[in-house]
Amino acid sequence: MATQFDFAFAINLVFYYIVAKLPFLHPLLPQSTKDKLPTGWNFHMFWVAFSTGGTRIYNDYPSKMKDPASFEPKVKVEPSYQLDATDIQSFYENGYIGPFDLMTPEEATSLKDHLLASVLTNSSKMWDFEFEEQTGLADILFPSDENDIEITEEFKKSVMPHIDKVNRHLDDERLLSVYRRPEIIERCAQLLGPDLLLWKTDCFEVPGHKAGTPWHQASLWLFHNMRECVVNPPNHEDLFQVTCWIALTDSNRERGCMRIIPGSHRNIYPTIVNRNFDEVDQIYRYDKGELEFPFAEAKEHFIETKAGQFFLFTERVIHGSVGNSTGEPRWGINGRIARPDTRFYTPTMFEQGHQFSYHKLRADLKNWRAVLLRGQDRYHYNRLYNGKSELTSVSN
Ligand SMILES: O=C(O)CCC(=O)C(=O)O
Ligand SMILES: [Fe+2]
Repeated sequence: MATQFDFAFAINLVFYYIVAKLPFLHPLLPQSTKDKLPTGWNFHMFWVAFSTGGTRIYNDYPSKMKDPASFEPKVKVEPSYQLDATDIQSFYENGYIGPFDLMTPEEATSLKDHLLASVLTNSSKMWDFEFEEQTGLADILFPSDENDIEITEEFKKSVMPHIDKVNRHLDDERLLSVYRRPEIIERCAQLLGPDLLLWKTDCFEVPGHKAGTPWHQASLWLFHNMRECVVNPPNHEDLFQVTCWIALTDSNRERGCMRIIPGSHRNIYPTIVNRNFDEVDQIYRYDKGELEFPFAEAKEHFIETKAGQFFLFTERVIHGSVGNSTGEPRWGINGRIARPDTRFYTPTMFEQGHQFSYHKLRADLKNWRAVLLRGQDRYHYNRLYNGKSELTSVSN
């Protein structure tokens, strides 16, 4: 892949990195400058971006993942949901575990029909947001963003379906109840501990005859705004979160099944960015950059599931889905389940609005809540969901 070292970028980055480390200056700066400060970056991230002239950028905070002191389950559960130390060790080796049964194929189909007919057809009231031309630090990091993609009706139309699929558990009790099922939470508790929060959900379609989701990984969700991590656990080398992925249709090698690269979760890899402006097309977005990982030598695992089955994985593992060669769409939903000693979003994000640079929008987080799925929240770091009626802009 062509790349091209960019001197102007390297000089700019030194300036913003230094200013980011001088917090007493920040209140004096205009919002547009604040939005460019890599306040959540460590020196390694800066050095990789600077020394490669912007051709290698960390989309997420680089960290290793450690094994726990013991692979014994963290809680005792009913025998039907029980994992043993070998299962948990294999989760740590591969980055995922499952599939497991959750619902019948008929229930999965009915949930999918409900989502398609009654949830995804309405715009989400969860996110109060405004589109923005400037996307902060991402404008500097990713060349085509400097080309000022205009916020046209067509651009908005391409973004809205993505927004409307996120966090619908907060305005649909039926969807939320799925993530509360013991098949899921009893297994998550054995990996994470007795207390569990759900902080984000999403729905994923791989339409018939379309490509699947490209390879990607995440640890602390830096990629939303590229500046500050959304997810802040006490120790980022521990397992503090897992993703539960639920198949609402059959999902197999022909029909868009998930695939992962076992073991790749041990590290976070930088993205290869093409800084040759002539070669970058107008809508090149950084989530499409390829990870700098030796894919040719890797052996992927395909995770085939029947409608109604689920599996658990760490989002750190490099994952994606295969293309769908059938005429029928493949649908899956996911939930990010974490320990309550993890903080979600930062005070700055709550105060200044949360920038999703790749969608060119800034969202007000007033309706965001974490949902307590199991046990208790002794930390009170996150606002908890107490029912739909308390959410300010959700109308019935
Ligand atoms: O369903 C897919 O194709 C992708 C899902 C995914 O990336 C995730 O659940 O994190
Ligand atoms: Fe993912």
